[in-house]
Amino acid sequence: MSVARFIVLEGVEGAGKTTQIRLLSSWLDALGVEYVTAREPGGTEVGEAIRGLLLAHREEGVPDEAELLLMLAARAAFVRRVVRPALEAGRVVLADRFDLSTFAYQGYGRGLDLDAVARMNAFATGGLRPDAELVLDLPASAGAARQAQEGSEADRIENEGTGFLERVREGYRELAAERADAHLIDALDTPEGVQRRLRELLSGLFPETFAVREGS
Ligand code: Z5A
Repeated sequence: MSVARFIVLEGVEGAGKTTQIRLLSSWLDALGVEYVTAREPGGTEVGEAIRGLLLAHREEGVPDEAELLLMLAARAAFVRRVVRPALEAGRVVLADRFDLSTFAYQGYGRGLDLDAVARMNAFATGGLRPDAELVLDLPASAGAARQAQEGSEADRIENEGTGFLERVREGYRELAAERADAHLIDALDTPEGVQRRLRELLSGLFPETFAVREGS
């Protein structure tokens, strides 16, 4: 039986996705599980170039439809160059964002038609779905405060303001309630508490992948 799993971390900025992927990586190292990590948009040469286009501040603005298509172009490369090859090689993929981000940001945040987003996303992914989507949930203002404390400059999308980011958060909560593979996790807990919850969840969902092996 294949132990390859496609696991996606989701949530508003500052929810702790990067932190949790780092802690999950240490866990997988200890378990002796082979894995790759990657972020979206990004993860490939073309995806990182698109990321630069999308996140830079632009005087002229980026039409919402163009933003959606650029996200999906990056995803088409990500699926074919990173995710599928890793899964075929039997590796776990830990992704920092995937298509739930598109529904939350471009759908709920920007107000683009969700059915149109779904159709175009299905074309970009070729129908590939994550095995689990772990949605780190916290108020957008709390995520922004963490980022501010860190001193990192807000990118073009983070700069959209509280109303936009709260719609995104509500989008995540609604989508997580609808999708069988999505799990909402309280991200206001400590990093260690959130990590404990993620490990419990993954070991329970996929014991054949996330369990201690003989000799590891
Ligand atoms: N986007 C989109 O619109 N549509 C799409 O389809 C896709 C993406 C795929 C990419 O940004 C942008 O693209 C994003 C959505 C959009 N824009 N926005 N907003 P990104 O994913 O690269 O970056 P981000 O999510 O906005 O921010 P981030 O820095 O990567 O956040 P994070 O990974 O969730 O958080 P972190 O780096 O782990 O932690 C942030 C800080 O909080 C740091 O100082 C930590 O030490 C601290 N932290 C972490 N966890 C905790 C806990 N539990 N308690 C207290 N403090 C904590």
